[in-house]
Amino acid sequence: MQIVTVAKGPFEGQKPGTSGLRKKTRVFMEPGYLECFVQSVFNAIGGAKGKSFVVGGDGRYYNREAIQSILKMAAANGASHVIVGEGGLLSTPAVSNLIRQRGTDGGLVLSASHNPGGVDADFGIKYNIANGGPAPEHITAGIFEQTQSITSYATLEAGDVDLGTPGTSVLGDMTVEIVDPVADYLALMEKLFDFDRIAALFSSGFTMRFDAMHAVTGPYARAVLEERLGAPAGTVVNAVPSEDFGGGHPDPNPVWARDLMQEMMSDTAPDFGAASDGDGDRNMIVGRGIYVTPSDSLAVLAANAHLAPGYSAGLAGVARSMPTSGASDRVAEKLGIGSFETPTGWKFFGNLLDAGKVTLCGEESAGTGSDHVREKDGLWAVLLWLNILAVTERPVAQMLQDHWSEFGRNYYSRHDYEAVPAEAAQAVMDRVAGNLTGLPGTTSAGQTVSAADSFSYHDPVDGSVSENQGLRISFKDGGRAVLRLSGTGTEGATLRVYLEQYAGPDDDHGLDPEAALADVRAALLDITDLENLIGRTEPDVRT
Ligand code: VG1
Ligand code: CO
Repeated sequence: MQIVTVAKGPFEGQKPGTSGLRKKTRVFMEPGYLECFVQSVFNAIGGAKGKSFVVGGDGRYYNREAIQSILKMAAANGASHVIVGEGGLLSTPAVSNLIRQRGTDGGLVLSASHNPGGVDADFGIKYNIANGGPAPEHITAGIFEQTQSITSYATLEAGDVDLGTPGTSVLGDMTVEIVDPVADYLALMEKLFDFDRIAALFSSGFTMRFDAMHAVTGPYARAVLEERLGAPAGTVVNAVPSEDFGGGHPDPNPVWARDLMQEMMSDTAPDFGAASDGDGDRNMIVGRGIYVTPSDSLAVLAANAHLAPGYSAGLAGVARSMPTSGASDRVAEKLGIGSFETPTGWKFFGNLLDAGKVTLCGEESAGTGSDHVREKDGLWAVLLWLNILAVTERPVAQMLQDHWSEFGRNYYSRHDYEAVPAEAAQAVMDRVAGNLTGLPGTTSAGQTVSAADSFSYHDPVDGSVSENQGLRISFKDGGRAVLRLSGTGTEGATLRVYLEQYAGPDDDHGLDPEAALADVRAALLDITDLENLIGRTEPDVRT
C-alpha cells in the first residue's frame, strides 16, 4: 500500500446538501483531486475495511481512469469486494439495484448526470448508501468535513484491472467482480411489468422511438425494448454510449432532445417517444404530437400504476419535490393515499420509501421512480408507461386529455437562467426572501399573492429539518411561482423559476402552456425585479 500526501487545499469538495460532486473534468484530472474525494468518503463512513461496494459510471470521458483509481484505493483501504459494470458502465438505477440485491455497503457512481461530458466538459462522482439511495445530508456533511482537512490518501501500486471481461479477479486482498451491467436490472423490470403484454403491443404494430442520447441507457434500452420485448431494430437511437455524448447535453427535455421532439411532432411520428439522461435516471415522455411534462407524467403514472403487475395492490403514497406541480397531489387525494412534498433531490425520498409511506416519487426535472430502487429510474418510467398504454389501448394524447378532464390541468413550465454571476442570482433570492411577509395581499399583473414562504422540510420519518429549499409564491386563482438556485451547475449560478397555473376539470385545457402561464410569469418578474438584477430578459432554457 502506498500513502500519497497531497498539498493542503482547502480541497473544494462536495457542498453539503448537493447530490454528489460535480466539476469540470480537468479539475477531476488534477493529481489527487478525485482521490481526495474518494478518501474523504471512506473516512466519513468509518473506513472501507471489510466493506463491499458497487462502482460504475455513465461512460463519459475519464470514467475508466476514475474507476481504476477507485479500485486501487478501495483495495488499499481494505475493502473486501467491489462489483463493477462491464466496461465501467452502470446506470444510476442499476447501481442502486445492485447495492440492494447484493447487499453491499454502498456504491460510487461516476457521472455528472445530464451535464455534458468530455475533457472540457463536466465530470462527477456520488456516493450511495446501503439502501441504494444517494447519501443523506448527515453523510454528505461528513464527507464535506473530511474534504476540508484531508492531507493524504491510500492507494495500491498495481496494474489496471481488465474491465472488459465479466468474471472475478483479485486486486491485493480485494476481489473485483465484473458484471453484465444490464442482466440484474432486466430481471427486476421483468418482475414489475407485464412483458408479454408490452411485447404484444409491439407486435400489434405500436411504434416507438427511444433516444438514449449517446449515454448509458443505450445498452439497457436495446436489451429491454428491442431484444426482450421485440420492438423493431432502430427503435432505440443514439444507443452507443460515447465519452462526450455525441457533443450534446444528455438532458432529456424538449430543448436538448430536439431531434426526438421534432420527430414526435411530425406527420410520421411514432406512437410513443422517450429519452433518458447521461446516467439513466431521468426520462422524457412524448406522445404523438404531445409532450408530457414530468409533473403530468408522475400524476398519470400514479393514477394508472395499478395496471402494472408490480403495483396491482395499489400505491402506499406519492411524493413529489416542492417545485414539481401539484398534479400528483390531486391523484393521491382521490385515491385516498398519502402525498408528500419534499425538497429538490432524490435523497429526500429515501426515508419515505424505506418507511413504506410512498410507492411513487417524482421531480419536475424528469425524474420518476418507485420503491423498486432508491434512485429515479428513466427506463423504468418508460416501461410503466408502456405497460399502461398496453392495457388501456389509448394514445398518449387521449390519456392526458382524460386525466385533465378528471383532475384538472396544472399548466407548468420551468425557466432556467444559466451561468448568472453568483452575486446577481443571490440578490434576486435575497430580495424576495427579505420581503416574504410583505407579499401576501399584494397584486401585480392581475395576480394577487395568497401566500409566500421559504420552503423548509420536516422529514416525517427521522424528524430532520432542511431549511431554505426554495422560495414559494402562491397566487389566488391557482397560480404558483417558485425560485431556486441550482445545486448541480458548474458555471456561475443557475437561477430556476418554476411556473404553474391550475385549470379545473371543466376547463378545455387547450392553451399553450407559456400562454397559460404568462400572468404568473409577469407577476413573478415584477415581484423579483429579476430582469434588472441579472440583466437578462429571456431564460436560456424553458422546459
Ligand atoms: C437538478 C434537478 C433536480 C435533480 C438534480 C439531480 O438539481 O433540478 O430535480 O434531483 O438535478 O438530477 P438542481 O439543483 O440543479 O436544480 V441528476 O439526473 O442530474 O442526478
Ligand atoms: Co441523471
